[in-house]
Amino acid sequence: MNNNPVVCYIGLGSNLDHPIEQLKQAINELSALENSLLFVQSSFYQSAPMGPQDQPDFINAVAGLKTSLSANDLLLQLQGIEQQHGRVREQYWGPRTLDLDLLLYGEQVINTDNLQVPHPGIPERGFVLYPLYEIAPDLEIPTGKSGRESLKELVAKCADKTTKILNDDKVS
Ligand code: ROI
Repeated sequence: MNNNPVVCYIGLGSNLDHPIEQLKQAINELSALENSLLFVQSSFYQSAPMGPQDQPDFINAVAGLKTSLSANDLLLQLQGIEQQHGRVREQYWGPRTLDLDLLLYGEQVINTDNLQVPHPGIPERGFVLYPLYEIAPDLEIPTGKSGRESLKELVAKCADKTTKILNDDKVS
């Protein structure tokens, strides 16, 4: 546990078993996490699958959490939520009921066997960049060696044209 809460961002994705409901439920579960406060959530986005194309489109979102949990404890909590959603790790880059990725943990750069933060997929994933930009447009992403990249520039460079914001009437 840290004494000072750390601002983190978590990417949510689902393309199985009523994805919108999966994400809504996951956001409820994130808001109930111990020693943590969910302070912002993005809209929901629909995106073509990255990876094998013979799977349904994904629904994606990003949530912001202030947490006193260590990065590793937070990761364990996220994996617990994924498992409650019947997540089984089967096909590599295949369909899934719920994916929760720890995208950013404050300014920290973490490279351990089970956790890489910032999430290495951020720069090329429109389904992460667009919702993150919606809720934190001024964010700077640490790149290690005290470098940073602005989220705004990453969004401007992103080639993904498939990620679309969902209107509220589709979500509610
Ligand atoms: N593709 C999209 N569009 N959204 C995701 O959340 C997502 N998650 C994944 C893979 C299978 C890589 N593709 C994805 O894990």
